[in-house]
Amino acid sequence: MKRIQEARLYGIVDLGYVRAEDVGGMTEKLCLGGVDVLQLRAKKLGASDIERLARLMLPITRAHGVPLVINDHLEIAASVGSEGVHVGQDDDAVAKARAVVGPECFVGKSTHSLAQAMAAQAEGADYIGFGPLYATGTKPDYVPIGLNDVAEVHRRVTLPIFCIGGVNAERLDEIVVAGARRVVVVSAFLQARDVEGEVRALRGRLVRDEG
Ligand code: TZP
Ligand code: MG
Repeated sequence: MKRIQEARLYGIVDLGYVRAEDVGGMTEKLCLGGVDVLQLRAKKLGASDIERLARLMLPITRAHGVPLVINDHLEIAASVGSEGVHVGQDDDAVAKARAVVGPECFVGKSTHSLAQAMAAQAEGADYIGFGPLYATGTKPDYVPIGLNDVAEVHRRVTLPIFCIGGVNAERLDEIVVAGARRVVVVSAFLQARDVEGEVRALRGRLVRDEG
């Protein structure tokens, strides 16, 4: 199983873009393309549907050694035994998440500013998401934070930092130049004509020269 500490490319199966019946196929393509970690995010589905999808994804992600992260739902993460769980600023605290999911499951937290990033580290998160860097239809109510704090957050936070929000192949170079080392890509992968090829190409550029 890949470790979150070494992950560079984070994919999300977001049910805003993927139909429930396509979740298995999409999971396989993202894993084949080379995501290092994969999240299940389904803002409009009920808990039983999300649990069913998580159970569908787990044998696929595990066959590829890719940790599966459940967004928002601590009880589902605990019950299916996912490798990770992810909470937002308005969700349960990291300590609460840990108490529910146990010591084997890593806990990630969304952050939208330098101050939130430092607070998430102090709170004991295992990794953070940092963004949205750009305006994005995947999280439409959020004001983009731009690239200005990307270098600084890497100086102040020692956890793995996954830059998120509007990340795509076209913007990757400027995001990396700004100081990002790890990224989350959602719609640019899920809407690609060739999902596996898009993941592989972006991953190759992200890890270029570093292995
Ligand atoms: N959190 C901050 S931005 C975002 C989330 C879940 C959505 C990123 O999606 P996309 O399609 O890669 O912009
Ligand atoms: Mg949330």
